[in-house]
Amino acid sequence: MTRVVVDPLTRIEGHLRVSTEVNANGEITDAQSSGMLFRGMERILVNRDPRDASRFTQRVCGICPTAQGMASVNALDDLYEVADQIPKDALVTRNIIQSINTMASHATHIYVLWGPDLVNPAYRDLLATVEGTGSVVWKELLSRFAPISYKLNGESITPGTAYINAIKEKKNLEEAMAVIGGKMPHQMATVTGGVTYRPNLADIGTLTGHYYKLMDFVNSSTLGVNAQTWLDNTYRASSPQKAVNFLLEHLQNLVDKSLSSNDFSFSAGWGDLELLSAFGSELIGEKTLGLPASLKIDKTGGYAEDANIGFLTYGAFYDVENGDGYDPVGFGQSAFQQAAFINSSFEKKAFDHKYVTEETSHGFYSSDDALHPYDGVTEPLTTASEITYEGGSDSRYSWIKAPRYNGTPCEVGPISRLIAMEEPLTMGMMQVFADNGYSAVNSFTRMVAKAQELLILAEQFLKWVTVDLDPNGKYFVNPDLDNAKDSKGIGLWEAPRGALGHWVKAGSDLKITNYQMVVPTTWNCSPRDANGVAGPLEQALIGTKISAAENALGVDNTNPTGILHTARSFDPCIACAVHTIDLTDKARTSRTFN
Ligand code: NFE
Ligand code: MG
Repeated sequence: MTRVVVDPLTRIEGHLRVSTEVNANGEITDAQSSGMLFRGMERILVNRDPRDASRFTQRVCGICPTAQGMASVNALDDLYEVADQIPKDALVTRNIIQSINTMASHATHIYVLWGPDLVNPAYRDLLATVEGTGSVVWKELLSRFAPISYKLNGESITPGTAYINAIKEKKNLEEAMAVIGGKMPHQMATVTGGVTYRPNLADIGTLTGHYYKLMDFVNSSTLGVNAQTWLDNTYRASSPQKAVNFLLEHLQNLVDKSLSSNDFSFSAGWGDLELLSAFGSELIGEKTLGLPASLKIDKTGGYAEDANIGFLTYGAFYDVENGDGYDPVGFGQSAFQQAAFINSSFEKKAFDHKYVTEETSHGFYSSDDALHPYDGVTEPLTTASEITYEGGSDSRYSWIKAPRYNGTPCEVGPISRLIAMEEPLTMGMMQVFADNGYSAVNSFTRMVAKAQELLILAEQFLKWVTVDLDPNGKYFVNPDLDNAKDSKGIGLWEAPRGALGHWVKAGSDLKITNYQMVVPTTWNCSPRDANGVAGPLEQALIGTKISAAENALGVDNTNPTGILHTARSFDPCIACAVHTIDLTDKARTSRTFN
């Protein structure tokens, strides 16, 4: 048994430590996910004017500030009892703001944070074992996903086109955010009661222009199928099987064409689904690139068959067809992306926030009861000797609390949302894996759901901007601030990375007495709970091979691609730092990964 620790795990937001036990076959048999920083934002808010929350909470994070601000204004709309009056045009504007943030976050994650995993030296070595196409595919991967210019065997490789294009695309989307929100991060338009900026006709034109720029990014890369056709045949397919068939036929054509011309230089973007396919699954890989079995790469990040796991979404984007107002507690049921709890057999149940709890029996906090967020407590341990990450799964080992839904750890994010929507391509791809004896949810299907969601949201964004937005509409109602007296409010929303809830309570002086945020990465990177049940990332790691290329190259504990791919497929947000790995858990041996 070898202990393999990646700390900090890079190309994510924040400081995450993953500690694993690996057996002689290279299989991960135990895992702990540790959040390494305490921010104390919840405590900072106590005794402040509740309206400060929607400004302060945007400072939680640089990539999902918009979502924090949105969850917060939802909680404040409830606290000040104005949720049922928020004008439709304000709801449309909030939807537009959030969709921009989610699309930018997804493009960044796919190509800048996750994509470079595909140029790990393990894949070069693996591809070198493939005659013919191997070296062509490796060069193609480099030209798309390499984050920097560097020399390879004396040859200069320029930075990846997909990587660079995604950074440019993020700029495009952040400029779109500035049209309404003034700036990014920390857009300034959303307040309780509505929004403070009334978009004008010129803004609608400008936002439409940003949409077409986004479509250039997408369409330049769909290899002959534009986004509309893609969605017609997948998102709007009459069955999951039809969606998968479309994908596979499309990919096969491309591959045949590429193999016959020995030219793999598809432009970057959606065509990369094809490469993701080849690297995500032997099933899809054989069917598409026609690569030999030696190139099989283990799927990473799936769940055990009897896993104690659920999939959760609070629902996102107000239903603007309903006119003014929304129901803060049940709004997810009428949202564009619906609220749901999905169990491990993929049965969909109605979501009820009363089942949400957090506990800290394995976290560095002094209150261990499982508490509903209205009653949540954030009391950090302050004695240095109590804060150690090396005690194993029975100890306290993380700053992340353990959220549970009716006692069940839940994965949140694009895949949970798309399962709740019964999105055909996602459901179809999951079925392909399940039919072949694999976990339906895994690193690959997580990425497919994310890419698909970006396109779905782009289409929705255009509708909100060009059909729903009314420059002559109403954008704000004045909240009665006295309504906060001894009151409480709930803000349910979906951040790019998944279900995001804010809960606020105020006292007789109209000041905050408790503010609790349960964020997506709290769910996904949760430590164990009092029953010893591991969090989603921990469960996804256990059973995954430490080196994804293990089939062809053997076990390599010094390049734990299995840990990296799995963790990054969850898109964790905990600020990026140096890449280090500790193989002994005692002497910290530093190694650099891309
Ligand atoms: Ni900091 Fe976030 C998102 C939220 S954390 S990125 O998306 O909420 O999981
Ligand atoms: Mg919290």
